Amino acid sequence: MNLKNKLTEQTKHYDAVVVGAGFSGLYMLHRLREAGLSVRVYEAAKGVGGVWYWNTYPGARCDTDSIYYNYTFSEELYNEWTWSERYSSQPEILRYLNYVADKFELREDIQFETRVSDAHFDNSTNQWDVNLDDGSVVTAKYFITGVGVLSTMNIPEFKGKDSFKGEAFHTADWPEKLDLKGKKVGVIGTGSSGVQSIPEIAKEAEHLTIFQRSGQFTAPANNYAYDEEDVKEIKANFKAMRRKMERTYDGIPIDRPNRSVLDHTPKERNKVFQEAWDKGGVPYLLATYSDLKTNEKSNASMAKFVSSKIYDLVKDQELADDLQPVDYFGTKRPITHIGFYDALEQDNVSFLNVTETPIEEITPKGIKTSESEHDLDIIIYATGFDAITGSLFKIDIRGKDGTSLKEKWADGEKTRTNLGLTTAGFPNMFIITGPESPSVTTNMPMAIEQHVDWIIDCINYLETNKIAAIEATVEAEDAWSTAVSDRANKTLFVKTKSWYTGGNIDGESTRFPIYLGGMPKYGEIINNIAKNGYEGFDLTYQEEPVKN
Ligand code: NA7
Repeated sequence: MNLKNKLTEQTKHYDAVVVGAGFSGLYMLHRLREAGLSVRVYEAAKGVGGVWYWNTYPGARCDTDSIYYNYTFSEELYNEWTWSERYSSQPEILRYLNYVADKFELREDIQFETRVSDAHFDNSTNQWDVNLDDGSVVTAKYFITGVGVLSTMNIPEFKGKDSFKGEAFHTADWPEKLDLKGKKVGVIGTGSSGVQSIPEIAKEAEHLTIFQRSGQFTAPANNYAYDEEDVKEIKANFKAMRRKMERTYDGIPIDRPNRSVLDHTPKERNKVFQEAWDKGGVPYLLATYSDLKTNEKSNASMAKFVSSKIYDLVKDQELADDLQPVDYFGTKRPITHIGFYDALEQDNVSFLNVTETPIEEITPKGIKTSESEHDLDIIIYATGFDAITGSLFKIDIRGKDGTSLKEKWADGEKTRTNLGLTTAGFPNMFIITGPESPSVTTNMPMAIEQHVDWIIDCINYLETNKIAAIEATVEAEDAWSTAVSDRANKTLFVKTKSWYTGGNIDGESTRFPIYLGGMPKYGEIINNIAKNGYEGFDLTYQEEPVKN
């Protein structure tokens, strides 16, 4: 191995190194410590929070009901913390994660402002040699990534991008002190980050120009402050709620009738769609029918409904035409909106359809489309992320034969894992919310708890049985990846360019690297594998096991 920083006798050794101190890393640290292991968490930011630390753009908010979008491993924690509103704002979620870090005294094992630059597996010691960007090196038996799936910013390589004389930044890199008053601002992108920030930017900026590539499916948030009595009742029913979350496809405990859109007449469907629309939030629309993602006709029915709502919400019907979504409903993550359509019709806001008049270049003065040049003081890239694998590839992770993860997963087609948690050739490495797990199509904190609980059970098994290394077999990995693809290929997800497939960046990938069997089924599979002594994994014992 060719690590930049060499091991010495003083090199610190930990049982586990964890990368990231967001939802994943914090819970992983807590469980590893409970298991009696020594752990070091490395976090690039100055504080805990992961995506909720970085995404400070105005309007940033979660699109899952707050009472479900939190940890559920501790009833005491659940009772202590009270969310103020249905869809929590970024500052409130960040306060929550800081509260968790304090309550479980996690900070002492986290090293902030430190990036892991390289992690190489050493066959001779069965441990990971980990390089940090402060020039130091540590070793660990287990290398665990909690780097998030939407953490590596995507700023498209527009011609002349660096020539702009004003201020330019990505929504996930919002400057601490920014005054938009009196400024001409351009926002590129109308995904969740764009749709959430645009109404807030429009309140401040002298003029806002929006550059939209594709119209998006949206749902109104119907956000509201939680009622004290309702919160008491929810807390009193914590155990039942937790059980329902575990048994629900995406970990959000709302009823999901198993029925086709086509079982209903158009009038009946519209009633069902309308009821979900009135509740507010995307999960409620997705829960209406079970074949929205598999049946083109069913999907088209929902698409037509949402599309008609956009025409209702926007007075200017030409603008409403431009806002029409072009993909299948729900195969690109739909967006929960608050005030987006009203903002578009403000006098100080202009809207451009850059599919019709593409962005040609960024100039020193602003953005030039095929039609005209727009003078700007600030350009905001709401252009999304190099999702799922982006942050893993930023670290030079090398397995037992020296191959890097980036080389192994050279393109989307080759991203292979066993269970979305491990990958062949990389012993003792665990990936929280990795590709081919169900995570990003489910409630993230629930998915994280599911992954971390499995990893900790596995580590406990390895420690108890004196196993030096665990590694996914190539056969098990092939079988899992094939099963993931087979399931995905029956859905409309593979027909859409989205951040799920990586098609948001290269426009090419169509492999959908996410397990679509849902959280309960996934839980059953991974737990059975554990019960059966880790079928599909090679185990290297420290000493030969004693045979009875
Ligand atoms: P998204 O959802 O990936 O949205 C990115 C937006 O940027 C989207 O409108 C893109 O258009 C647009 N985009 C990307 N590249 C370009 C180029 N080259 N030119 C013009 N427009 C471009 O990211 P978000 O940050 O909004 O949300 C990510 C997730 O965070 C979201 O799903 C929630 O889970 C939370 P496109 O639609 O690709 O045509």
